[in-house]
Amino acid sequence: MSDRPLVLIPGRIHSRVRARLAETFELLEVADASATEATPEQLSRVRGATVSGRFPASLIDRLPKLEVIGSFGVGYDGVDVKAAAAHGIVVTNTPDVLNDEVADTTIALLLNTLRQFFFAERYLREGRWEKEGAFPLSPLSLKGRKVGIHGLGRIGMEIASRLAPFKVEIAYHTRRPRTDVPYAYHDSLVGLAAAVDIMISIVPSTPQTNGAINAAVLEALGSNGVLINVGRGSTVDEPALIAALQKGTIAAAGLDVFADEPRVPQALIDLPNLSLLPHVASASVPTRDAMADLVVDNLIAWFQTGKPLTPVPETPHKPA
Ligand code: NAP
Ligand code: 8YV
Repeated sequence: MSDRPLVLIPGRIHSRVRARLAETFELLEVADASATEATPEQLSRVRGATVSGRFPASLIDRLPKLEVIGSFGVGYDGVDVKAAAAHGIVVTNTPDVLNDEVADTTIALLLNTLRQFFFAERYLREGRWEKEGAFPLSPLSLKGRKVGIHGLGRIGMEIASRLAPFKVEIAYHTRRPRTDVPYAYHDSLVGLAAAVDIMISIVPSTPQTNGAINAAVLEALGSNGVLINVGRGSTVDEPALIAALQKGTIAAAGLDVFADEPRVPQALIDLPNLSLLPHVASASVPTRDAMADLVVDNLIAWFQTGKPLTPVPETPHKPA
């Protein structure tokens, strides 16, 4: 038996996480959070874990020596942080290293949704430009728009700074107003939606954000309105969004995230006024490498110094 701490990896993880962990730790890899293939003896020795996805209380309960869970991603809604906190386990995430990539993707998704570049490129590739003439004009444009940002945290701030050169008006909704921005604050989401004609959502998945973008918010956004969601699929009432797009309650939407990934409702795929991405906002090699490094560096810092680099606010970080 090795004297290196045993680290559990339930499910798929970025290859760089596995390779770097293997330099310092003993690894226990299982197919998913049920960990059915691991013996109770193995689970009783697990001191650390990394995960990209679900880490439920039912798994935490079977790991009596677990000290730290390194979650891959800034959003950690897959990890039961309440159960972790109750057991004195630290959870870490990967903030900041992905801000630029996610903000860049958001702008690309916004422009693609408004100007239909994906459909235009497909038109060219199918030889239709030569046969049928110019691609139809896009009904929508970014020009003269008012953009509301739902969530003005690390990524929301980067999105706002990228939007400023586009000469759009910017407003936002969060639970608490920021004191360091010149943008108009709205204390309700429906109020923000009524004041703007593009809404970008970049909030975490929490009980409060669950279904927050509902029929009333979409109604308030209006018939020229555009919704961009790069936060979490759970924030949007998907049936209400489908109905709003079908009826023209709003004009268009761009989505990187969905309620039940990787399953995307056929009704969304069938709609023409949508740009859809398969949760790729941070998915470049350099950014995912930086996220992988932060996952591993958190575990190393925990076991070497007792101080994790980026613990989430819900879990304590007492010395190991
Ligand atoms: P962050 O710095 O914690 O910012 C979160 C923002 O959301 C804050 O402005 C916060 O303000 C606001 N917020 C939280 N709860 C709210 C509520 N109930 N109503 C209104 N506003 C609320 O997080 P971040 O690093 O920017 O990341 C945000 C989220 O984006 C992540 O949690 C993740 O789910 C998602 N994400 C997605 C991708 C992707 O690949 N598509 C990539 C990265 C991140 P208040 O606390 O004042 O409310
Ligand atoms: C990743 C994300 O796609 O950081 C997040 O919250 O949603 C993305 O960057 C995801 O974490 C990969 O598991």
